[in-house]
Amino acid sequence: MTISPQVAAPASYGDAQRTGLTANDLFDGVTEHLFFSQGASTTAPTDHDLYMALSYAVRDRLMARHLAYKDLQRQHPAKSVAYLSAEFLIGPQLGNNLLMLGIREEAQEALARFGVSSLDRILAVEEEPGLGNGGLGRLAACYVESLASLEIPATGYGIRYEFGIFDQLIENGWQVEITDKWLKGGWPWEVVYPYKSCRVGFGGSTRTYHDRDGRLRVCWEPAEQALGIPHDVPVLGYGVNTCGRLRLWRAVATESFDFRAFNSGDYHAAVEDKVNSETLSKVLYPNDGTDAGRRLRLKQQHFFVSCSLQDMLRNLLERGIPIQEFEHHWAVQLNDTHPAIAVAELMRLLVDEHQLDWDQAWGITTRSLAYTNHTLLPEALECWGLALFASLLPRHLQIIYELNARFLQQVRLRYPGRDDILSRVSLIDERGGKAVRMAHLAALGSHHINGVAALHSELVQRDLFPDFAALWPEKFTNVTNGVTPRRWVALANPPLAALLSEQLGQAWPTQPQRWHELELLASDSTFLERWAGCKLAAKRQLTNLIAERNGLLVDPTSLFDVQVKRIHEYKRQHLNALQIVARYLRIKKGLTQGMVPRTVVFAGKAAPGYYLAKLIIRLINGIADVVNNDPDCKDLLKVVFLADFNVKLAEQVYPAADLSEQISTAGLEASGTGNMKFMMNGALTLGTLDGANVEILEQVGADHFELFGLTTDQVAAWRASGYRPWEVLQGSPVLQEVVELLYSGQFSEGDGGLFAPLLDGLSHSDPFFVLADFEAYLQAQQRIDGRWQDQRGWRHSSLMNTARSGFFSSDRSIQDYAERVWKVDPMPVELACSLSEQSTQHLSS
Ligand code: NBG
Repeated sequence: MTISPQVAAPASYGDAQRTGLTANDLFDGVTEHLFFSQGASTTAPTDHDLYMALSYAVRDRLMARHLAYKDLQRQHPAKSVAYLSAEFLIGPQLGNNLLMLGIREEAQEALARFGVSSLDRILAVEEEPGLGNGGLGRLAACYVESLASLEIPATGYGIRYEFGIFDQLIENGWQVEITDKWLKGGWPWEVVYPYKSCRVGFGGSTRTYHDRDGRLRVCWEPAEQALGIPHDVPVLGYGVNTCGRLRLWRAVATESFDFRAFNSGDYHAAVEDKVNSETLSKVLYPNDGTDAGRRLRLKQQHFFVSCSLQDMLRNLLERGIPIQEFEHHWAVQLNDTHPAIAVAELMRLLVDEHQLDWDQAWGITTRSLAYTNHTLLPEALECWGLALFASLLPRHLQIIYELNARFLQQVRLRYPGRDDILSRVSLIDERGGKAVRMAHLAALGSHHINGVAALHSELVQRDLFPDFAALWPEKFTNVTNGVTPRRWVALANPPLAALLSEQLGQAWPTQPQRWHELELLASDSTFLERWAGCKLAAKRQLTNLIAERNGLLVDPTSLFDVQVKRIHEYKRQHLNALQIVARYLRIKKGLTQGMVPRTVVFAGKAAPGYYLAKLIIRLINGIADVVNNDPDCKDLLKVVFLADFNVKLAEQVYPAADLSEQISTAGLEASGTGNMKFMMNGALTLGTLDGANVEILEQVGADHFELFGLTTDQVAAWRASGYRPWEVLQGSPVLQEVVELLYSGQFSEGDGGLFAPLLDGLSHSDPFFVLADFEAYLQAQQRIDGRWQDQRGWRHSSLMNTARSGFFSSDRSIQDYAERVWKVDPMPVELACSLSEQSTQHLSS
């Protein structure tokens, strides 16, 4: 059912200076905000002043839409999605919001009146909030955008970290981490709602009592408490008036100042509670797999989950809806196990605070929650030691024990005498030091469990949760990831966006099924020329950036071969590095026949505690140093490591890629989403049969994809029968030569031992089958050279990649979740006429 009533908006919504979308209106809005919000001169504003003032002016426009949306929701209580995620990597906001409103040119014109000739210069001022590590956080950002674009009521709930993911510098080839102070210049995109704060407890003890009806109840008396204050970031949909939001919680002390301590002269103690509470939302944990057992991380998870669930319950009560109807109003999605404590916390809120019966509460919980798994890597499946858990969340542990007892009883009935199954599925891991298994808790408490690509979802059932899948096959499903074509093409790649608008019409960003029409142009030489022209324009831009940042001149007509993502052994950047060394050796020997000029670009952060990943960065930079300074390589090979990969940089990189490196060990990359961004921008994939690569290959066809490497089953079989990487090494003269050269110190200023931890690991255990896939990878790279020599064929394939990438729009993923998992409908927002007239002129749908 779709509701589309007209919303009567308050008169101020129609105030052109605040909501109008013409260049004049924007100019007035910027002027006003320069003056009254920034306290800055309107005659000589700085770029920062202009960035802030324009952002506030744009935010006014979002607010008008957001409030209309809230009004509508109040009047028509439709089911809403609560997307719970410890990370939202939303990227810069100003450019994106101008795109969503369709007012980029108007903004440019308004700025011109302040003497600013380029909007990009002002956009560059924005400090992006690094509130995520990588793919998982960026996926959450694409999803809230698609939710708004599809007009589905939704809130993304998360944490407003004061310090996000670290900034990366490269010094002497090594990664150096710098604190990310994204808030230092002020951040204009959030609205704070102090009176909507929620109280969250930790530690303490529980006691039982009898309620008025004589029923036994439990009361938790926490030892400490913190307040969560919501900071809302509006999230506007594309070409629609729906403006959802992120609600990010910042922690503060319940009492910020202890007068008793102050009066007795202990100034430090007077603010101690405040300092302690605020550390809760101080910093994002880098996902280095070594953080298991960290107390603060569990506190963060409980903090944001509790605030969010309380907020949802309060929202029902405010609207006069009984909480028994929770499941009809909220579809709560757990983005990985980070928010899995929601299962116990929702039970606690319903049973202890709202006095529901256990069974009723459990019914509501399991009909409201759903869980997405994002990785099979064991180190990322969260487990919390019992002692730690009990000391922080004593009541939750009781609830988990009770849930577990009831659950195991069911399993016992189903499989009498099978203690092995009981111990495998239990919420408590009893091998070694006991621990709470958060993935099991999430699985037990959810009505759906999904992986993020077809292959991954299969492995989730087969390898990760085989017993759960046997118990409840109906719970398991797949929702393949997607990315938003708005940010990743329309915003990031203006030349391509213009060409697509011309061919497919203005509405292409929301009509991915129409991208197939491009296929009709695949043999049109003139069009292919223009296609190639777009790519070249993006490559020139990246060439300039490389010159600026790395002081290196690369040839924009060379093949841009790109691997950008977090640095991890399973993603195998070192496989790529070994291949580059092999190529270098060929050049040194003059064996360059069939070799095409390449620029290999890397970017990505390594978790600070992950030594081998940092060594891989050092290796790439060591190779770059040698290769880029060797005159023999001059026209054939350049290697670039771009520091500090983030959303802003990503927007420059994806459009410029000819080749997308997706070379993870089969079975280990849950999905990948960079692979989709490359594809949309017309890059060919060189990849293994892993994650969403499988579906990319399926969509685009084998002619336009370069496949190589062992399959998941082959890796497993080889591992089972005993994989001996040293034998692979002995059997490959090329590999031997490469490894010898690396041990020689040529890429490490004579320090032959520098890369030993990496190289020794490869030849002795090679857990990610780098050596096993090396020869196949080398050959695939040679096939790529061959393809590149046929430029017409390459352009054709490039076009096919974009044309067939529609499946990977996050709109498709969200539609899929909405229909099959959340059972939610769109709720279009229509604005009062003054606004809607402006909108229809400007929005491109
Ligand atoms: C990551 C996977 C990627 C996947 C993203 C988004 C985690 C835990 N998982 O393959 O490694 O694309 O999630 O689903 O960050």
